[in-house]
Amino acid sequence: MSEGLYSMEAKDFDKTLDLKKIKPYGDTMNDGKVQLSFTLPVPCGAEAIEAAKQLLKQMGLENPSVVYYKELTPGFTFFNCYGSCTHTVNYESIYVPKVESTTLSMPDTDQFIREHFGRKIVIVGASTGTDAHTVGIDAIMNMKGYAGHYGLERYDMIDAYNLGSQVPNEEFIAKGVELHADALLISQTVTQKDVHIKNLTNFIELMEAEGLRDKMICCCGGARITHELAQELGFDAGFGMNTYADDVASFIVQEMDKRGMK
Ligand code: B12
Repeated sequence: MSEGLYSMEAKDFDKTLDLKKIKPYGDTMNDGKVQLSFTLPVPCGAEAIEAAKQLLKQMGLENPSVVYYKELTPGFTFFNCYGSCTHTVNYESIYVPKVESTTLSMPDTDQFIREHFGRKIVIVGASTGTDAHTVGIDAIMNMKGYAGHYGLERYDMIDAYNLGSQVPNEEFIAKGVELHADALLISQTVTQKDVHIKNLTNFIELMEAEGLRDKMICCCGGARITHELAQELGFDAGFGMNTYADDVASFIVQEMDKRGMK
């Protein structure tokens, strides 16, 4: 067999996993391989490709290669590229604040509510502010649920109200008061220009101004929402991607119990 890659055996590949220095895994451990795509505001051609490669090198990627490029419109070129990342991360030093609750199944949450509150609890949700995205809040609230997890409307012991999208915070809070909500859920998908931070801050300020903040559990969620951010903004919890109704329902009932809410 000829020399080179094809003559290499599995034992020749790096298999060292150092959690203090992790890198992307492409074909083998520590090869650092990443794929990324971006657009440069320059005409499509050899100079554009060279500019993309130079940019990749400055991002810390060795052996940069452009594997696909296309003019999007005159003066703009789109790229798909590969390279090997030279940077590493100490995985062992990472600390991520997370929602502290035990995720229960739907029947167990219903049972928890029966035992601890003896009544149905009320949860009101919406995408508030200018945000028009509804799929996230629907995934949490709709009867049919999401990815095999039923939504809050399906729970026997939860009265769930989904107000939809682009609901002004004032209207949302007023509805929460009218329905005697135990918890308010806000979904925020658009984060451009930090619009989510402005909107979520406005919500908390309104709740505080009306003396309601401690009377209801306040949660927010969305693909770019973290628990840490939510807490910084004054929410009780924040939920990111791959959240299901089970997670938020469990958090709400356990938090209500901790606070002695009846
Ligand atoms: C569908 C979609 C739309 C649809 C929305 C239809 C609808 N009825 O919702 C339409 C076409 C209308 C749309 C419009 C826009 N969109 Co759009 N859209 C998307 C898209 C493709 C999918 C979003 C989605 O539905 N995800 C599926 C759901 C299930 O996931 P999720 O929202 O993350 O929800 C989960 C969790 O985050 C969590 N969760 C979410 N909310 C909550 C709330 C609580 C309380 C809890 C507990 C959990 C929770 O639980 C869910 C289930 O696990 C994304 C790109 C993408 N692939 O993600 C862009 C995207 C979100 N859109 C984007 C943009 C920019 C827009 C527009 C501003 C575009 C424009 N310039 O007009 C407008 C919005 C205008 C406005 N005023 O809001 C950007 C946002 C970028 C950013 N960082 O802000 C994205 C990321 C596309 C992109 N790459 O640029 N969009």
